[in-house]
Amino acid sequence: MRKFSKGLISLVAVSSLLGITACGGGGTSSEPAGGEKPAAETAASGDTVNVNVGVVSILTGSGAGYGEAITNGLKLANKEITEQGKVKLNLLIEDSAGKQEQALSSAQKLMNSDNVSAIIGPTLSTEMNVVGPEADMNGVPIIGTSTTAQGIPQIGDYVFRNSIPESMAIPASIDAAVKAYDVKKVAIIYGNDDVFTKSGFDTMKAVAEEKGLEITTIEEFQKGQADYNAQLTKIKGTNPDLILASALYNEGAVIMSQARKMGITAPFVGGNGFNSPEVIKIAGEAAEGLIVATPWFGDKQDEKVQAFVEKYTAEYGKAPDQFAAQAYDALYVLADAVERAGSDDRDAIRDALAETKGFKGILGEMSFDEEGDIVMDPTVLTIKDGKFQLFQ
Ligand code: 1QQ
Repeated sequence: MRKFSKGLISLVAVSSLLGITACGGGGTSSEPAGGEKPAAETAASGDTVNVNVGVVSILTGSGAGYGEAITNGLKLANKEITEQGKVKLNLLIEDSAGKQEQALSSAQKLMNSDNVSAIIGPTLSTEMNVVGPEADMNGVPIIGTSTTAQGIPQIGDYVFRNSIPESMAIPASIDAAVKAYDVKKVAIIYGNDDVFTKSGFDTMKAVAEEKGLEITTIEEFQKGQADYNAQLTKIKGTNPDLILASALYNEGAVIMSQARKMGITAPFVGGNGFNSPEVIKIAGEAAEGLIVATPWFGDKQDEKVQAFVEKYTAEYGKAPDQFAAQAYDALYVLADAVERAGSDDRDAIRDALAETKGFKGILGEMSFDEEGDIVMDPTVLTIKDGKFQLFQ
């Protein structure tokens, strides 16, 4: 089924908005991963379809913990897919550094110079908001594996994601927290300069209102902020039963850490940005009790899940997180679509992707709805004894 066609943002508009020219390089060279980099032209060789797949991810700077997990997940999946021999995906990985301009120029290079048939990424919704329209306009299918803000697949017919949106994760975690802690009053804190954190805030506020919870205060912060004393003092003064925080891990972990140092004891609910072991690494004990919802649970007694955890841990010396798992599944979803398309043609791959239904991955069973969004149930987890565990 084709997705409903949405309005397109022109290349000229996006590029001039960002003050850059088309075809600019991303500042890094494509890194072949999990296979040899082929000539720019891809073709079916024998029975195996051979395609270039671009990856735009955060490899350096703030948020590189997300990108490391994502690219590890992709490389592991690609190793297996290559061994299975049904399709050959040549991953060309570009660093976005978490920046809109770099994400866009990286994607332009992949589409225009490397002739990719599809793109995986970018990492942040903030980046996808500029890369998505560009890929859509060029007719290049693009799958976000971690982009969870409202409206991402609605960017266009070629834009998909297999990450559960904030609008699905946050209601589940607030619901569980409210039941467990008899919550009547909540405080909200969110990043006001990021597409994902703003979208998470919108959902948090809407859910709190729907549930008839009193919102004691709404506090804002910016990316890279180091001191949250003003916001947390305000929150502490309103004595909430629960704190809803919409943040990426760098800021989120520091907020939790400073809150506990100030003697704030209310539990925290976070969105997808908190679903990273980086939170535990940065906040340590202060991360205990954080409540999140995610499609990924590494301790699930499921053969596929445990096989992945084992292989990933052996390969990278650490357990996979949500971001690694989502990326791993996304590449399998793409490989499946390429196999069904039977060609490196961008339109054929897009159409095959749109028809993905009941795909069985490590996140469970997954389908795309008619807009290219994921259909899946989240699990509510909490950090206990330095580890994400089921919230009961
Ligand atoms: C987004 C997110 C972040 C947590 C990705 C790392 O969900 O930007 O949409």
